[in-house]
Amino acid sequence: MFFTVLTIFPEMFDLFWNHGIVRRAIEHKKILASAVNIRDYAADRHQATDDRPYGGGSGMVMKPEPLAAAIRDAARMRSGAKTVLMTPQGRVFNQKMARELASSDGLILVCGRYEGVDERICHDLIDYEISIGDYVLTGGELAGMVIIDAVSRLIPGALGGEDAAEKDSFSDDLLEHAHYTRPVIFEGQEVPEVLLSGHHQQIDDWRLESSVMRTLLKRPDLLQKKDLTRPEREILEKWRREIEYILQVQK
Ligand code: 4FV
Repeated sequence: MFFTVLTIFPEMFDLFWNHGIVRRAIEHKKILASAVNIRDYAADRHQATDDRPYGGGSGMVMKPEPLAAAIRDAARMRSGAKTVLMTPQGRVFNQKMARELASSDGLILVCGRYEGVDERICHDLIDYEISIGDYVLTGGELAGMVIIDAVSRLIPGALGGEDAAEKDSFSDDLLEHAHYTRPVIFEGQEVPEVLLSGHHQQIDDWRLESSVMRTLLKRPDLLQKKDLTRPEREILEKWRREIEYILQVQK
């Protein structure tokens, strides 16, 4: 899978490419990644990539010509690419979208600056508009990094352990179970016994219950909109009986 980032600050990605899972995925040729300077496609001698907004008002707008040239050049070099504009106007990014994007050949990520990009770019040069959340950033670069990070780790082999991503938060629309490592006792707090038992079925059952209950307590909206599996339903039924018993004995 390839990522071509279009930005006026390509150097912002230097460190990003060279750390952690993204670095590993690049080294193992699981992903091809490059950051391209939109300014290199600006024709005027000042290499301007922004200009004042028609209709007046504060701030600047990214000019369409350098952006269009940069997008077309990137698309020429990467057939099958989907072009993504990072914008608060877009569909809000989530794990399901990350999985969808990870099955594509590659992405051309357009990172805007200033007030945004000229609207005419969105008409026929952008395939997806994606937002990483309902807040306003100073530029699309950080949003681009979020997308590349979340998608890269879903590329088979990028995480090292083949199935590591399958057990992710949200892989089954549940929050991840609690994690523990050495020491067994930390400041008086012990690791749950079952995790030391080596009994894999009991450990999996414990982890599923941990996921279901953490999701119920922290993100009940996720449980409300998911089709519960039988084991998930049985866990919730067990806790409902427990709560009903507590309420009943209170009388
Ligand atoms: C953003 C977001 C975002 C808007 C104007 C960049 C800024 C500036 N991108 N998710 N939220 N972009 O705020 O993706 O050009």
